[in-house]
Amino acid sequence: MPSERAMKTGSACPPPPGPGKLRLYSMRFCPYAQRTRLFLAAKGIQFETINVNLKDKPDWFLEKAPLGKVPVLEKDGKIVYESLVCNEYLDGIYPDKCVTPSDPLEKARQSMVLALWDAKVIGFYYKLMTGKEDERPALGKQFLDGLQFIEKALTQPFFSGNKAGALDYNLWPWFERLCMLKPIGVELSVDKFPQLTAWMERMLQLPEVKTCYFSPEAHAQFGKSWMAGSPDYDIGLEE
Ligand SMILES: N[C@@H](CCC(=O)N[C@@H](CS)C(=O)NCC(=O)O)C(=O)O
Repeated sequence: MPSERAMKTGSACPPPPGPGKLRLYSMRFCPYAQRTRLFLAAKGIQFETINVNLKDKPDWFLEKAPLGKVPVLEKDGKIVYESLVCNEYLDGIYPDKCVTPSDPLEKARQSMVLALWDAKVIGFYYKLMTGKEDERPALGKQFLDGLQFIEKALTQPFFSGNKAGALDYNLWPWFERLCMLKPIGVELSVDKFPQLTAWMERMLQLPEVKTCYFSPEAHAQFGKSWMAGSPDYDIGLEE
C-alpha cells in the first residue's frame, strides 16, 4: 500500500494509475478533498490516494493541477479538479448509487444552498480562525447569522431528503471542523440550531462519514500547525 505521507518538491512523480483505475490527489485535512472522499466512500468506489504537501508542492502536481489545489482526480490520463466538479464527475462515471440529484429543480436548490454557504458562512469561518481576538465577537455573530440560512434550508432529516446525498457530503467537512471554533466561543446551540445539531448527530452515524472522519484532537493539532505557518500534513502517520 502506498504511503499516506504528503509528497513534496523533489519527490518522484508516481507512475500513472493503471487503465480504469482512479486516483485522488488529496491532503488529509483538506475539507474540499473530504467532500470528494465522502462521495467516494458513499458510492463504494475503489481508488488510490496521493497526498500532497501544499506548502511545498511537487512540480508534477502543478503540471496536473493548474490551480495548485486539491482535490484532483486522475483516471485514464484525464484530470478533473475542483471538489464540486470532481463529485459530479464521479456520479457521471460511476452511476451506481448516484448521490447527485437528477431532478433539475432539486439540483438547483442544492446549488443555491451551496451558494448561500459560500456567500454567508464560509468566509467568516476562516476569518474566525485567523482573525484578531477583538474581531472575534463580531465575526462570530456574522458566522452564526449566516448559518441560519443553512438551518432554514434543512427541512428533512438530511439536506438531500431522507438519505444523505450530495449536499450533505459537500457541507459536512466544515461541520466536522466546528470543534475548532469552540475554544474561541463559537458553538451551535440546540435551541438556535435544532435542525443542524440533529443533522450532525445523524451524519456522525453514517459509515461514509466515519471512514473520512478525523477527531477534534487531530483537527486541533492540524489547525495549530497550519496557523503557525508549518502545517503538519502527516499527523498520526508512521515515519
Ligand atoms: N475551490 C476549490 C478549493 C480547494 C482548496 O482550497 N484546497 C486547498 C486545501 S484545503 C488547497 O489545495 N490549497 C492549496 C493552495 O491554495 O495553494 C475546490 O472546491 O476544490
